[in-house]
Amino acid sequence: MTLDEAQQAVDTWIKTYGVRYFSELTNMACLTEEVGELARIIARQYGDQSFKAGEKADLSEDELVKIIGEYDALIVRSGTQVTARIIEAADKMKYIGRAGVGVDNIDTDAATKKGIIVSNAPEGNTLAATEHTIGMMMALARNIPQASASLKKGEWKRSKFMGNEMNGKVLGVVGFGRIGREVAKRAQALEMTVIAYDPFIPAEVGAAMGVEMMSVAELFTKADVITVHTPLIPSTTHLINKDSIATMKDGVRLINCARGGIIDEAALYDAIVAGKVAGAALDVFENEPPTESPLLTLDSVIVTPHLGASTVEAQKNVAISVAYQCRDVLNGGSAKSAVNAPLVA
Ligand code: 9EZ
Repeated sequence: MTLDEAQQAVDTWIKTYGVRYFSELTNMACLTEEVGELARIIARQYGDQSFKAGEKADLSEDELVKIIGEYDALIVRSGTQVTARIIEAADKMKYIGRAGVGVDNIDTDAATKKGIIVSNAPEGNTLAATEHTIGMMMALARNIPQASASLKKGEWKRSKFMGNEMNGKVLGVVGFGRIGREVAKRAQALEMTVIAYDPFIPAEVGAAMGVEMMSVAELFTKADVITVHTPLIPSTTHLINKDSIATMKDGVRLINCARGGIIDEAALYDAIVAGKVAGAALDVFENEPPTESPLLTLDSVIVTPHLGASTVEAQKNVAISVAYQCRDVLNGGSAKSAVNAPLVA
């Protein structure tokens, strides 16, 4: 991405979100990992004189501990473990941003104790995750990855890869937040009947878009395809397990492009081998990478290496989001998507 393209992205962002001015600052952000685009956006916004965005790729914990004391902010993607040791050494720090969803790699408790605001960018990945889910559903229904691998091996097997149409089938969406709802809209365009479950979303939200909301138990019995779009929390861990699979339709297809662990992988394996589940599309795993998983040996399982957020557009969105939140916090304001609320003296 060129500097001009970055500026254009920021201009679009300003038009969309109505941000209009930037104050003078004498702060510095430390950017780990590949956030060059983000560094340029921030540097542009603050002016090179006042705001220094230092890009430090691939620093070890020891190296970060050594330099972090001089920085007012730290911005990371998922590859940097922001440990209590690093935070302890970050004496000037006011803000830690995660350019993406989730803050698993940041010790937020340590940050809260140190008075540091932590935030992420939960919205920028929505359509990337949505489109990957729809792509995985169609790939699963028509055996596209398996057929592609077969033809590339020199085979021409047409009957082996008979699929199913999604038109007229029932899609069960478990977790009806931003991503679940976008998936539902696109599935409706495929003329699927969409049903949904979410303990935090009122039935009217579904009704307004022609989606019947029901209990998760009822959804499991009615869906031809089930896709999960929840966080991984105690109530969603192994939400799809031996017992819940037993209640599903024979030949059900399962999709997880959300969080590893929502589906019990051992139970899924057994159910596919038993012929209960027709296939599964997985972008996330209980252990990543899933080197030991027997699921990888099954023809009816299609997989991608956690690519849900991997679009140029999503990475740009989340980078801009944390750049603005960084600016807001260093200006004495709050972060739009803060995940903690430190008491700042
Ligand atoms: C959704 C959920 C749990 C759930 C939990 C939280 C936003 N959200 N959604 C479907 N925190 C169970 C099933």
